[in-house]
Amino acid sequence: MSRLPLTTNHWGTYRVRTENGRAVGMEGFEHDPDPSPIGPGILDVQDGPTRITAPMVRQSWLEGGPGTATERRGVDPFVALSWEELEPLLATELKRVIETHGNNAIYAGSYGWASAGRFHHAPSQLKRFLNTIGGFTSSVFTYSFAAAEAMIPHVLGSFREFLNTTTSWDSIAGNTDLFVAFGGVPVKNGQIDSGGVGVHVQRSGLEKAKAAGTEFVNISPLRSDMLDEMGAEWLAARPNTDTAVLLGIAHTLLNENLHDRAFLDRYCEGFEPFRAYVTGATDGVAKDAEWAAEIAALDAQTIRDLARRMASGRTMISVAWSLTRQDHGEQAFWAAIAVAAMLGQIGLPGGGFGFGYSASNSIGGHYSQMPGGSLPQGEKGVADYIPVARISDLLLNPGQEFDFDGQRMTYPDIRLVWWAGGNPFHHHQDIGRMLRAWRRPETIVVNEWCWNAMAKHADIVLPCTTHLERSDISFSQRDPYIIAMEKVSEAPGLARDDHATFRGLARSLGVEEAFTEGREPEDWIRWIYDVTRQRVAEQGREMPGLDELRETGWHLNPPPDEPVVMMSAFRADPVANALKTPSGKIEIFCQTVADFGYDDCPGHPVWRAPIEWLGAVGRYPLHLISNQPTHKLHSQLDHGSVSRGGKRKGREPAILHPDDAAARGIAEGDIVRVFNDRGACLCTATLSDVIRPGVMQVSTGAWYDPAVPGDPDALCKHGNPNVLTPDRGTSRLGQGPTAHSCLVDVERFEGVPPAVTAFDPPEIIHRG
Ligand SMILES: Nc1nc2c(c(=O)[nH]1)N[C@H]1C(S)=C(S)[C@@H](COP(=O)(O)OP(=O)(O)OC[C@H]3O[C@@H](n4cnc5c(=O)[nH]c(N)nc54)[C@H](O)[C@@H]3O)O[C@H]1N2
Ligand SMILES: Nc1nc2c(c(=O)[nH]1)N[C@H]1C(S)=C(S)[C@@H](COP(=O)(O)OP(=O)(O)OC[C@H]3O[C@@H](n4cnc5c(=O)[nH]c(N)nc54)[C@H](O)[C@@H]3O)O[C@H]1N2
Ligand SMILES: [Mo]
Repeated sequence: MSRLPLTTNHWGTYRVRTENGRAVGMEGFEHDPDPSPIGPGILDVQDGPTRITAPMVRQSWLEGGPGTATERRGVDPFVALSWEELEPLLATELKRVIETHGNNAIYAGSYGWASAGRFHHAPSQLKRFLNTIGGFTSSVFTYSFAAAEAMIPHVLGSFREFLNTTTSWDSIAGNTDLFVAFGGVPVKNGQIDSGGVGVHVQRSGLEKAKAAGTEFVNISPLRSDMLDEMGAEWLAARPNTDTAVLLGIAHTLLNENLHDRAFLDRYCEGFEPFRAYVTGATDGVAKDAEWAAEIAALDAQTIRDLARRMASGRTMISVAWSLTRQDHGEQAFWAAIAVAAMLGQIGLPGGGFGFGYSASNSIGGHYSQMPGGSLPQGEKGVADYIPVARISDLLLNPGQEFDFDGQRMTYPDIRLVWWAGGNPFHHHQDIGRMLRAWRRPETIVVNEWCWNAMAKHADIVLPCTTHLERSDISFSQRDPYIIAMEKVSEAPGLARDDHATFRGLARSLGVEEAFTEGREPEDWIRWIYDVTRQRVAEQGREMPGLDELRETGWHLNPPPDEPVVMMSAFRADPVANALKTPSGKIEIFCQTVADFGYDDCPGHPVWRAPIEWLGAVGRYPLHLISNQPTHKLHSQLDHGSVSRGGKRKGREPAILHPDDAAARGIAEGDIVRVFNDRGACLCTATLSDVIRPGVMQVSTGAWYDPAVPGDPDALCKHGNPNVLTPDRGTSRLGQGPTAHSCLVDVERFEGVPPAVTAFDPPEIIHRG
């Protein structure tokens, strides 16, 4: 066996080759049949001009103090400081904000994927530090599926529990006749899993099912959301109309008496109000196949046939997480659960529903859940929080009230923003609006290792290490592998671990002991590992000691003997294993939600036209899908060779149907301007019939690159689609992000396109 050191990140585990203390090569972990090419993308950017090697302070902030010329964020040069200079400066600012405005004036929701490795998890380090000095305003939920995180607990009693017990591929193979995938089974996304990946299972899961005779239907604007080898039927419905299609299926099942009444009676609450809505008894509109076909621009007969096929054998319904990241993103998941309940196969091998097969490597994987330990974040000192995607609203509207999942809440007045391990210039919608909001706080602090747009738009930048430069242990709740990550190289310049940064600041503030509890990093790693090992032991399984783990580098947590079947226990005994809903059953109608009185999210699944979609009459004719990128994770390693290899002419490719391109005089490889009222970006046109006409695709992740730095209305030269996407909550219930409800137009860019400068560092002043 190879003895090269192991490292892990969200995209996989690799053996690392080093020369002269620098990583020079990475090979997929020997047990991984399908390693992701993303990992080695770090090799050429671990050092060089994009690497941040000293603490940096924006010049105007340094000279004029907090709040100075905030419109010059992203414009001003930075002044490089030593840690000895930086620490007292930042400690003083923290004291000022806390004493003058209170701890809730600090926003440190700090959403983002950071790196794998349990101890060096940047957001946890930040939150633990801030909790030792009184706390901060935080955030709840994710960008991934916030609408479901709010909605599904009302329907099933929990969302995470069922995400983590998705019926596995080995239950599908041999049992599932028909796999109906809303949003496809995007293997590109299965490269990733939060917290680390041991071996990749999505491709083999699909292949096993196919070999065992499962047939696939891909309902998606992109044919490429399913591997060609699956031979799937492709139904290119209009984006954001999945709920209507599901309602049309429900209508057919009812009309043709194909639904399982016994299942609905025994396991579900409130089918009647839903039935009345589907038949049109409540609003005079039958949600029949014709009605759905009109909305989705499919054939009514296709929808009817699909419903019949679904009822004639064992059917799995998969709903991609992307279906939540759209206006009314609560509805498609709820409607899919209702249809699966009507089919009566929930809890049977290969039947029922699943949330997003291959949205990440674990969905459909075969593993025992890891009750993993983590760095304790300390006692919360501040009660205020926001639903994570409301960041711009928070900064723009202090004191304003808003609704969230049955509560009436108020935005606090934020003076200092701190991000460690996430990138709002990647993840947030309507970057122009966010840039206006970004001018409001007096101080913005960022921990980063590379000069991305977030670092360039900060006041204070604290340089951190990468996962190659520290040892740690990594495991995910949803992956069977535990990896001992080895430090393979030294961090350049003054870059240091986030933990060391917070420890230094804690020292300046006189709270070092409270922050470290007297533990060195190695002691913490051991502590986290031992907590995990103990919890695993309580489940009757064994893990090696840490020293032994470090000898071999990895440990496989034994998976369960039988394939996982979601809700099999509930099906076997719905009383003893009642769901954690008020009725103990699946709530197809939910009184709690109905009582909230939200017109945008009533008591059962409904079709509500999204604010932007192809059925809307307006100026912008194309639906933009800004889905997850194939060659990277979000914005991470966009500057590295692997991601750059996926660009064309240095810009993000935009996939266009040849008919849409021809209508606009756009040819293959042209530089195009994609635009709407919110903004514009330049991309390179890629013509393909993998996409439904009327839809355009630009992956997320290209580093934001304004043609006029600091200008919220600037063109993005590089192709970040979030200059175009709307910043609006899914509903008053979920308040999730709605990136996938976005209309645009596109034109050929005439003249000489401006050079891409996304990967150029800012101007840096070295004093003395
Ligand atoms: N248009 C559109 N927008 C989207 C989406 C979409 O589908 N369409 N998807 C959304 C989704 S699902 C998500 S989850 C978000 C993801 O959004 P984010 O998770 O915010 O994106 P990342 O690029 O992963 O940001 C992680 C950051 O952490 C930094 N980092 C890595 N390691 C370390 C470390 O050790 N210490 C510190 N301090 N920093 C570190 C990286 O350099 C990077 O800048 O994006 C959302 N945005
Ligand atoms: N390589 C890679 N993998 C990743 C990530 C990454 O950045 N890179 N990010 C990870 C993260 S944080 C997350 S949350 C998951 C997200 O996983 P998903 O939410 O599944 O990711 P997307 O790629 O946005 O969407 C999947 C597909 O849904 C389709 N789609 C979009 N809108 C609609 C619609 O309205 N109806 C239908 N039927 N289909 C639609 C798109 O064609 C898209 O390709 O991916 C994870 N995996
Ligand atoms: Mo996500």
